[in-house]
Amino acid sequence: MQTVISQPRQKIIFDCDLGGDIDDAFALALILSSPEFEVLGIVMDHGLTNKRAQVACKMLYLTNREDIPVVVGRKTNQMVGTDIPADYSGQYYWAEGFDKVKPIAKPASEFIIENLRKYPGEVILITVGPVTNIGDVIRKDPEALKLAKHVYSMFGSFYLGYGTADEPNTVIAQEWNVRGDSEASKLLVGSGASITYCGLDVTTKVWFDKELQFKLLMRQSPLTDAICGLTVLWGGDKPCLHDAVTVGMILWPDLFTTRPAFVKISGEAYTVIDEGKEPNCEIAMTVNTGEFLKRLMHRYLTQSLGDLD
Ligand SMILES: [Ca+2]
Repeated sequence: MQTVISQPRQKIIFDCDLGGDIDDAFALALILSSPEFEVLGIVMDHGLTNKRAQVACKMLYLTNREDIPVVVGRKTNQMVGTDIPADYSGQYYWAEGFDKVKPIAKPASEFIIENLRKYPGEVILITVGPVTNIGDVIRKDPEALKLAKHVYSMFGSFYLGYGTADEPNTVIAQEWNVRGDSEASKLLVGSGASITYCGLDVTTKVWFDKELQFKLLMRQSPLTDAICGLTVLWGGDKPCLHDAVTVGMILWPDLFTTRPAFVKISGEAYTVIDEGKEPNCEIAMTVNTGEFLKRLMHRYLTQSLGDLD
């Protein structure tokens, strides 16, 4: 007789701007494909959060994961920083009119605080969008975020800016998620919570090329079809997998190196290390790209979520 030993699953909350850049969809798909996680909720941040939530609800419906609550974070204006207008995303059309699964009514900050207080020291909070909801959490309940087991954030540009794996850009950038809400970013950085930042230094090393996209397309499962459809509507040639890499840090820490650092926000949205101060976080330094993509694809190709009927 076979003995089955069940591991306790890791509780997570996933705060994202799904429907913007395409990597949130790849990250959510990795989460749904990973039995290690117990997903307490998927929370939307930035801009048209109601449209983002609709995309999440449809993904959950197609994969039979309607048990996961979708939470609509507060809408913000359609700008990144003060000068970049955000377009109406092509991905929103993918879920236009979809209402078979609806988000829950609770405000995002309330949902996050409630879960952190219900499961102190047990919840990993993952943020892969501007951290508006997290700023709201800290304003309402300054101690709550410290109750997270850990926070993993796709956030910052410490040594590299927006470049590619072949051509790294050594000019550091005002990274999108920091710039998307710099006031909330300052609150996160100063929160005293246990945080690892996965910045452009590692995320710009991981790209999803045409060969991988084609293989994913041919899998023809509800989950992989959803990612492929969203990728086409997104319209770019080759996704950079910023947000999926951040989720990968939790699943496969052996593929990453990190260093402790004291990080502060300088200017509008630069993440700066102060070498003279006691560390307040960890930052991701390297990623094993080949092995990451291999494991990621294995998850996508071997899952069997949703009905094929
Ligand atoms: Ca994102």
